[in-house]
This record gives sequence, C-alpha cells and structure tokens, in this order.
Amino acid sequence: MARVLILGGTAEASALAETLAEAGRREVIVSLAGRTAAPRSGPAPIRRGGFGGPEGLRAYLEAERISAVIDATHPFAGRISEYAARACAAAGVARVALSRPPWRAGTGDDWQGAAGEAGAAALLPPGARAFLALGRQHLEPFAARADVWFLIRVVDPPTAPLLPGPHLAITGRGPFAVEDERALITAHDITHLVARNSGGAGARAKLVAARELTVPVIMIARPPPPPEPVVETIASALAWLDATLG
Ligand code: 3Y8
Repeated sequence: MARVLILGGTAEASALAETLAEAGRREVIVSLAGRTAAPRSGPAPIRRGGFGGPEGLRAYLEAERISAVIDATHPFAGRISEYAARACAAAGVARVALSRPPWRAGTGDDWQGAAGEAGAAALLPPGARAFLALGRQHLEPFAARADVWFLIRVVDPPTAPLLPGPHLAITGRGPFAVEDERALITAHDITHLVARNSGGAGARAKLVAARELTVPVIMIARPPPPPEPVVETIASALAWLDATLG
C-alpha cells in the first residue's frame, strides 16, 4: 500500500487525511510542526516536529518509503513548503501543494493591505483597540505600540505576557462562528482587526463580523505561493494523488 505524507496544519489537511484514511487504499501520515500542545487528532497518525531542513526531510522520505507528498501547510508557512519541494525533488518523490485561494474584500469590506506584521503595526492609529488574530508567533512588531490596547487570540494559554503593553490574551482554535466573533469584537470595543490572509473557511468568520460591525481590517498579504504544482481544493489534491499513484 502506497504511503502518503501530508504536511498539515490546516483544516484542508485534516479533511484530506480523514478522507484518505477512511478510503483505506493508501497509508497516510500527517506531519505537524508541533506548534500547539495538543493538536486536533484524526484517524491518521500524526508526526510532530521539524525534519531538520530539506536534507532531513529527504532522509525521512527515503527511510519511510513515502510515495507522494501533499503539502497542505498554512499559506504563511513558506519555509516548510520550500524545503518540501527541494526534498521531494532530491528524493524523486511526487509532490503537490494544496493552497486555498486568498480571501478577497467584498461589498461592505473595509480592508487595508499590510506587508507583514511590521506593516500592520505601523498602520494602527494612536490609541486603537486592535484584535490580533495572529497566534503567538508574530507579535514582536506590536511591542513598540504601547499606545494601542490589544486583544490577542492564541491557540494555547500563554506562559508569559505576550506583549509589554496593555493587552488581553484569549485562547481559541478555529473554526470560529460569526456570532461569537461579533460578540468578541463588541465586548472589547475593538476598533481594528489585524489578520493574515490565510484563506479557507476556518478563520473567515472574524472578517464577516468585522464587516457587519464596520470595523476596519488590516489584512496582511500572503507571501509568494509554494513551488508548482499547486492545487486549490481537496478534490483536486485527491485527483492529483490518483493520477500520480494510480
Ligand atoms: C498546529 C493544528 C482544523 C485546523 C484549524 C485553517 C483554520 C484555525 C486560520 C484566528 C486566526 C492563525 C493560527 C489559524 C488558522 C485554522 C486551522 C488555522 C489562524 C491549528 C493547528 C496548529 C496551528 C498553529 C497555529 C499558529 C498560528 C496559526 C492560530 C491543531 C489549530 C493565527 C494563523 O497561538 C499559537 O501558538 C498558534 C500558532 C502557528 C500562528 C501562525 O504563525 O500561523 N496556526 N493552528 C500546526 C502545526 O503544529 O504544524 O493544533 O489542531 C490549525 C489551524 N490554524 O483542523 O480545524 O485551516 O486555516 N491558526 C493565521 O492564519 O493567521 C487563527 O484566530 O482567527
């Protein structure tokens, strides 16, 4: 039975793994960077932690006799996508990237584009009350903005203050509901929402709530897409796998 490695960390990766594990035609392993204490489990075994760069990943592919890799990592996880493309090329293993389309502003959306978290921090007006839906890893550019009050959503409870200035940390793992996002924004008198353009359904609710409450969004633009071939949906990733493995 062919062995498939899914580089995970998104709802699409979880759904792919579930579909393949239930079909029972291929052996599936999901790999996570290991950013959260207790990732959501599913039917496929989960491997956590880095591989030690492209060389380590190539060695893993050979040792584990992986026949195909689906890179379904988060659109901002650029480094692992680059490493996976290099490792698969070096090991002669077929690989596709599954990258869902970015969110686009629609009618009623008030979005300002930002280049990275530093760009977003610079766009916040003095005295803003900003909801940072960015997780725990990319907060340093906001540390200098002691004039801003921050609501910070992270997956695991923080073990130390996330910022030196005034803020409140809350925990949450998507998918989120619009009415909960609306209540959160209202309860904390949020004046600006800062988000990364992750795409997908799992974290879109906050954007709908911001539009309904006419709260402006500072949207951090996506990094360049992963190396080709790239597909945008679970169905096309499954079709690629069948075409590749038969
Ligand atoms: C460990 C696996 C599922 C997967 C859920 C999706 C949806 C929620 C959008 C907000 C924005 C954020 C964050 C987010 C999204 C889904 C999806 C997606 C954004 C889990 C997961 C892991 C992570 C790591 C986490 C990061 C963080 C980013 C929170 C599991 C739940 C903000 C990204 O606080 C922290 O320590 C969080 C750290 C890395 C920041 C970042 O740098 O990207 N993801 N998120 C993955 C690993 O170890 O490899 O624990 O179960 C996966 C999900 N994250 O099955 O339903 O499909 O996109 N995750 C961002 O886009 O801005 C949340 O709060 O509104």
